[in-house]
Amino acid sequence: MSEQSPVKQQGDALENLLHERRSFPPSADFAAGAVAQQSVYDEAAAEGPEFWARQARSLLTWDEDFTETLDWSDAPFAKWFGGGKLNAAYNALDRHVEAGRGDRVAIYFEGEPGDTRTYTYAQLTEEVKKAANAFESLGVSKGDRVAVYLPMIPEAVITMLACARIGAVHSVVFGGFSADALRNRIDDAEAKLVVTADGSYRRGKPTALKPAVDESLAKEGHTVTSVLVVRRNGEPVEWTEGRDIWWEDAVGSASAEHTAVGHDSEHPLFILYTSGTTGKPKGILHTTGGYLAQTAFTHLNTFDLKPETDVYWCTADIGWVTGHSYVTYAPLVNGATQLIYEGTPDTPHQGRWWELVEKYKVSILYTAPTAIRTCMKWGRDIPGKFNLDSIRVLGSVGEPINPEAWMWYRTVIGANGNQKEIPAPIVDTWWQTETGAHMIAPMPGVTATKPGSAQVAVPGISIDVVDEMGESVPNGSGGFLVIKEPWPAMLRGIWGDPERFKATYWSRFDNMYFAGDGAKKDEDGDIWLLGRVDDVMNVSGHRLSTTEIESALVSHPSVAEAAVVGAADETTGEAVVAFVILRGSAKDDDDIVATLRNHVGREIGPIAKPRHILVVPELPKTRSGKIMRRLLKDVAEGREAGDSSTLADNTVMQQIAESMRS
Ligand code: 6R9
Repeated sequence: MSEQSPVKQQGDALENLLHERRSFPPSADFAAGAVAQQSVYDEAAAEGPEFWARQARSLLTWDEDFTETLDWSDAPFAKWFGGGKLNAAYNALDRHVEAGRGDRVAIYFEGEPGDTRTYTYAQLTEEVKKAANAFESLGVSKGDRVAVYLPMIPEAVITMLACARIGAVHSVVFGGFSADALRNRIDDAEAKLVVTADGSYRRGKPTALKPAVDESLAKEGHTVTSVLVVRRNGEPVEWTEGRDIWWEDAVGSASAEHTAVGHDSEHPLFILYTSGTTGKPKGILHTTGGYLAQTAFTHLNTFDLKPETDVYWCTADIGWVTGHSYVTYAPLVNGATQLIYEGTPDTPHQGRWWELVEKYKVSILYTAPTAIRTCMKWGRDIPGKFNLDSIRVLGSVGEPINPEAWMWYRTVIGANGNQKEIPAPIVDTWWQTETGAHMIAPMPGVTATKPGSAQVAVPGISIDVVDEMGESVPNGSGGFLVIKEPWPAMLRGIWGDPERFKATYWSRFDNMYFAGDGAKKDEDGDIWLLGRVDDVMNVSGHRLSTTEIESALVSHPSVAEAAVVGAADETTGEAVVAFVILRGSAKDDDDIVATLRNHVGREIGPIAKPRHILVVPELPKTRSGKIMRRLLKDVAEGREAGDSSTLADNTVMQQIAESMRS
């Protein structure tokens, strides 16, 4: 065993990370017309928290101006824009109509079966006013919690904004979660109302949601008084008289007059549950003013949004934070036109996304690396059949994006299959449910982007990489990602559990927020995210990053996708086990496992060679696209796989087990 400190070892192993030297400066044209210029960094550095006060005043409409920018006296519980009052729904809707932008399209909706709806800002405002009246007539008032269990349909956005309008706190629960998971979240937040749908369409078939709500409420002892049901796929549903109401009856008959009143800047906006290291999910709490200011600022600047001309599409489900910040709130607060798509990327064919880009002339696309790698696996000919010329900015979120996927995204999507001389810039955005908004991301008109790196802190955000003692590491070294100053969109706590908030994020280092991610600074000081520190393996005293080995594997032409876990091992502490999906022709290669082991040995070093490489047909992923390494670890350690209720596709673990046997 080596004597070095673990962080030092991590740094050494990561020395080899992605020998990536490429860098792509913005084109002169893009830079000249960009929303964010170098000056925004300079201003943020000079102004401190007042930078955010200025953004909050210019991007939002306040019913009462705030009197205090930041109160950090009760750290780590922050208060931003104290004394101010504003209404999130008014900011997202009414004010655009009042300013004469009522006819601008807010949402283009495309259902999986191909049905479409268009909402202008005026129409969406009216729908939200009706929903707000309907919720109030069901007894929901300011401060009450509303559980939202809906597919990706406009009613999801309408519901969230109607809650915000009346000051009710929404708690969106992924449509992919089980009845039990829904009930736990309903109980934890003591929700009064559940908004759901009969179901939706996925992979060409109707799927059900309402039965899970019925099941979750079957056992007595809950706080729910009403269940509002959107009719989406027309499948038959069970009905509980006195509790269940059709959306079309309640909202359809409601008045379209509703005046938004200003709520305190720190009034709770939503709770969103996220899994922690222990079993019980954490209810991450966000409030109004700071959250809206930072989400709007980043949406405008990171994506270089031009609200009059852009068509923006974020492929995230509203069930996770990206769907909150960058579907429901920021795009509407900024007056953008956006696309919402209900279904899967391969229904009815694998070109569906690109067909939508062509049809709606999408100019800003925001998606996750796992989706990009899936499209890579299907082949470039598929997007090649569509005209992607409208795309001018590409975003990535959710996990580290490996350089191969980044380059593919750039040339195949961002350059319309290599036909554009100047490809669209890619912004890799690092942030978390807890941070509420982008924290590390290039500014596309300023930053020379590097494939695989999120690079620089957002203006006004203080990020660092520190060692075990909390000391800032020099360029070229790895360590733990921390946030050093409070930020406007930061979580205000864990619902009902202030001690857990402190213990989880604020106890590892003094006065710094511990993000739980490993990171490295390169020679230029740019930040590379290396995955969760809980995903860092220790093999014979050497720290190895799962991300690093996965990246080495997918850099081999035979590999479409890879997931790496550390399996407990008597001799070495942990052993590297890799699960790989092969590309077409490689499937017939009998020596592929040996080839890949040697490839990793060459890319990183012999210590990183996987002990086992298992070829599998699919990887287990959550609906937000994160690989569930915990389940793979169970397989790697020869156990029955644990709870897989949050998987997007429940059959994946079965497929893996079958491929193990064959
Ligand atoms: C927005 C979101 C947060 C965790 C985070 C990190 C990983 C997100 C990333 C990224 C590398 C990026 N993550 N974006 N890692 N590069 N651009 O995903 O929120 O679901 O709470 O996940 O996701 O590990 O800590 P959330």
